[in-house]
Amino acid sequence: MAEDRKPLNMVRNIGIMAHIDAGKTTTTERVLFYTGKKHKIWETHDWEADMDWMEQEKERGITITSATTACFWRDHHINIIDTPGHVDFTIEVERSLRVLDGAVALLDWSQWVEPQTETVWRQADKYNVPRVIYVNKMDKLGADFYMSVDSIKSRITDKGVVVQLPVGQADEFKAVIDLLKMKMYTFEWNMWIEVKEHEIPADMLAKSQEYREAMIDKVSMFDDELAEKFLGGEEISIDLIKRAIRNWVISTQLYPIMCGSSLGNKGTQLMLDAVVDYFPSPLDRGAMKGHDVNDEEKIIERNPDDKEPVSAIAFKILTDPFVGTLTYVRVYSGVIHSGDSLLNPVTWQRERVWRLLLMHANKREEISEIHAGHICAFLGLKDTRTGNTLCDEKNPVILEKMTFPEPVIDIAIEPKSKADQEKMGLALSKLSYEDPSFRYYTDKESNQTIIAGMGELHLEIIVDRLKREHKVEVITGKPQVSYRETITQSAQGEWVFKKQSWGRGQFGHVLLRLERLEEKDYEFKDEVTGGRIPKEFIPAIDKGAKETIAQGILAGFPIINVRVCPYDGSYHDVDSSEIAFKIATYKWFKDAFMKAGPVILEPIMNVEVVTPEEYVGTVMWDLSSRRGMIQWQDKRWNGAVVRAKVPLSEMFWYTTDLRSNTQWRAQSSMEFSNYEKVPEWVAKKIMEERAGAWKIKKMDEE
Ligand SMILES: Nc1nc2c(ncn2[C@@H]2O[C@H](COP(=O)(O)OP(=O)(O)OP(=O)(O)O)[C@@H](O)[C@H]2O)c(=O)[nH]1
Ligand SMILES: [Mg+2]
Repeated sequence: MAEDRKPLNMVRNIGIMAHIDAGKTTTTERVLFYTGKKHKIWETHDWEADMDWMEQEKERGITITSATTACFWRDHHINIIDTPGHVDFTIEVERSLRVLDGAVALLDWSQWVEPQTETVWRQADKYNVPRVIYVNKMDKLGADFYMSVDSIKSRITDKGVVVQLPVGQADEFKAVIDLLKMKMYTFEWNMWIEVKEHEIPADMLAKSQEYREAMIDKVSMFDDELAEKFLGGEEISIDLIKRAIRNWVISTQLYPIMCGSSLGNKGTQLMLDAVVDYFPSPLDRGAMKGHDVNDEEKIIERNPDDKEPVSAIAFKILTDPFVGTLTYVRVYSGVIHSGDSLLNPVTWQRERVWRLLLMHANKREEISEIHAGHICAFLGLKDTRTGNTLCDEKNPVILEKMTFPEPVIDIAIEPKSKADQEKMGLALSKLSYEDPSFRYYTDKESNQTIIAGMGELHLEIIVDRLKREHKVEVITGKPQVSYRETITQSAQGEWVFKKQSWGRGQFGHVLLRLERLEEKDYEFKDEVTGGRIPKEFIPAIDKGAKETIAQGILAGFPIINVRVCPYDGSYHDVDSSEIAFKIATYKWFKDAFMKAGPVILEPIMNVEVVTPEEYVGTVMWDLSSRRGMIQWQDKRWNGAVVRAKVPLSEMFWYTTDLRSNTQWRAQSSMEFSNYEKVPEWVAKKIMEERAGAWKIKKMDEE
């Protein structure tokens, strides 16, 4: 890499994001072909598609894990991350957006703006990622550019600006008009896809003029020089428009809208031009914010500069059967060499980077150093998790974190044989290390292993990977909803734990406050002063609280959104021990929890149904009978759309019911929205089913 290393202003780190099947992987594969990285065009369902390299991806023709690759276009170095569209793999989008400088949002025109597009759009908003919108599948039946531009405006953003027009639509789609250059481009197969420039055909001239004016009008709002020239009717250079668009794309005030058909080999090269012209380099993105290791309020900035102290973020962990754990990182500042030691300020561990690899999907190229602004994978890290910072030991910093979704579905699994049993624990721990949206635990009542994830497909893939990668065969139970418990207000509790047996007694006394926490699942804040509880017992309180949280209190579901603050207590010189404080914490926790307005939470899903109009009534009635709240309904070229928020527990077997209600003519999609308090009658039912009382009793006895 050292020889052809580009200056940082010629580097782009981009992602391709969209709902399922919009053509992200096809587009990425085409990019690799046009940039000369690949010599043959492969489709995503071919076994040779590079980006979908996992066996499960090839078999199913969908992307499951995000893959990174790199290419060169107009002398710029472009690092690309292709992300999955299926809602079950939303963590892959989240982690990619965290480290990208720009994203191409793909739309499948025939489907308009779909729910997952809105979700990824909001995720990109969260990380303030600049975007262009690339309207794919212009060749497909139902493609309607102008209606789709309207739907972008009404559904995702009013900051979109049309910079291209299609010539012909659906099976008539022939070419793309560039409204900056005012030229038409065709894409002709001549042992290669050749981009040819033409004059705009007469029948498209008026429309092109109209859209060009609208584009300049919008763009000039942000650029004084452009506005002056536009109002004065002067000639406006292409460079001037480009500069204005670029500035406002970078500050996420504007999203250029382009079109094409990746599969039909039309328009992708112009999209690549836009990446070079409009997307920020790591330099344009500026300093990355973080905070002091001991003080979250103290902001520290790291500039994208080789001379600054090293800072990087681990955004993906992958266990490779041949080389071990691969940790994907984005370097924000400094230079990292193979053999360097870095600090993980979250775990306070020192990590050694044995080897550095440039990744092309699952193929790799070894390099000796990686510079600020780039993406690569490390070999050799032992205890670094997704989202952790890695930094210079002498200049520690914690960069802004990423957020992970809570799993919504549980499935019980059982190893098929004794040999499987032995390997299962390790395999599950490896899988959960890779994927923060996957968890597993042992249910205390049934003693069964429960795996929890974002949906049935997610868990199906996990079970498949257990079998193929880890050679562990399991039997699975029925999927269940992942409920949670939480509190609605703050409360205090106090517990003295005293026990006198024959020999030494046990004494632990804690006063603690339980507070509601919005942003995180759990936080521990030690407020004990003056050594009223000796420092060595404080970790036992934290541990006791964590164990209680994992077990739940009302009905045995994990507790979330709580801050535990021990503020006073006392101890006994001889009789106090870690175990005594841990038990006192258990008791106290339950006491305070029950006073703090405890509730059970359930996952609520955003459900979208596209149905022929004659079934709208049936669909709405059915959703309401599932405790659903209808959000809105609208018309689309292929029928009516109904959106509702429905508890996940009411949505099992929905697809089958919907099909039979609509004679197989309706389709639905669903994704996690939020956790909400369950109505009291449902809570009662859940508690009875889970025999919560037994559980509490059991804890008391410990
Ligand atoms: N008609 C048409 N089909 C396309 C186009 N681009 C992709 N497809 C097809 O759409 C299907 C999905 O393409 P992919 O590239 O796998 O889509 P994806 O967005 O990567 O899908 P996930 O990663 O699973 O979310 C495939 O059958 C492609 O051949 C296009 O421009 N026109
Ligand atoms: Mg894909």
